Amino acid sequence: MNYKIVRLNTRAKTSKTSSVLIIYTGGTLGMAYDESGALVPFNFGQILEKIPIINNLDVAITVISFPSPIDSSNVSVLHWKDMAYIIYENYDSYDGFVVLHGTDTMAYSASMLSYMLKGLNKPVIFTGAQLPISALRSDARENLMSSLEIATAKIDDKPIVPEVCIFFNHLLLRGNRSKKVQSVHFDAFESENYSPLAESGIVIDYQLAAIRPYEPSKKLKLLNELDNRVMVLKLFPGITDKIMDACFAIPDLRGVVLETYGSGNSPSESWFMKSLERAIAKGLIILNVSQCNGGRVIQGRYETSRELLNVGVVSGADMTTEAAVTKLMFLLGQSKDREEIRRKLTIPIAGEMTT
Ligand code: ASN
Repeated sequence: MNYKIVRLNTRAKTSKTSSVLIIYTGGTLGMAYDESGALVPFNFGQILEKIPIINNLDVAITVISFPSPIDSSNVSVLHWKDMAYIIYENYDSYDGFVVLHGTDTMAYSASMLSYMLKGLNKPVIFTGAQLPISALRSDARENLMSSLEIATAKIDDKPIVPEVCIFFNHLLLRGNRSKKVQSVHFDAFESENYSPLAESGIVIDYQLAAIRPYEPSKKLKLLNELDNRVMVLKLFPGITDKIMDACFAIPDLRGVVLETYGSGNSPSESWFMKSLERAIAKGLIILNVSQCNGGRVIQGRYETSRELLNVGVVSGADMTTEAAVTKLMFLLGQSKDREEIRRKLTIPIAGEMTT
């Protein structure tokens, strides 16, 4: 990929100064209105002109920009590989990383990178904005400045947050526990099943007990084999076996995230279970997550989920759909052994589930 690299001329002078690599992928933060009035991404050089204060920071900042910044609705497996590779390649040269990303799919990207960057021991902070940086009331400046502070925050020379996170509107959340819940207000992200890692007010208040520990013995490994032959099937009252069978018949499909009701419940009628049984018998992996944002899947709690357990559906516990579908792609890419993948789906990789 043909990255554009810009080194900012900040106040940072000494070798002791913290350093951050910003990876600019696109998103509303850096968009401007085109002639038709639609928001389209523009180049990072122009963004910096909008926040000259960044040059006053005592942090050495380098920016790598995607050659063509994207609206995050266009994010693909290849973009995830690029983001992870850039971090991996530059890992030793920076104290932390800030990924500027559109909000629409930020939770998917943060989840995927949390799996791909095995042994990560430095902050990778995803952030973006609901309003372009050029808008007077934009949230971009606060989100970017706080993310830069978090990416370089240390206690006793050790990074406070050595994991993949999303910072947005005063909240620092574990990336693979986050969900976009708002498209209009500034509080766009939530984490129903895990407490925030920090809240920013006058100071940034870190919840140290919730943050993954710093483990200096670990070495970063890039695991970039992914397999996106998966789908998400959301149940709804009125779904038929025709619909289910048609989905399961998709050529090459390897895994399905099944969004069920409540604590992991589904219709218990035989046509439904038979359709699932046929899918599992032909080799598909079915992973059960709830349509509810809070709570968890407990297969067997109700009669309407006991059968799912019996036919071999894997419980996704309290994972978000975003964490589940990316985990499925990740594990399918890492192994061909179906039983191993099924087992690993139930074990946390990067704090994405509580077992
Ligand atoms: N469509 C935009 C994106 O995800 C939304 C945003 O960034 N607020 O790229």
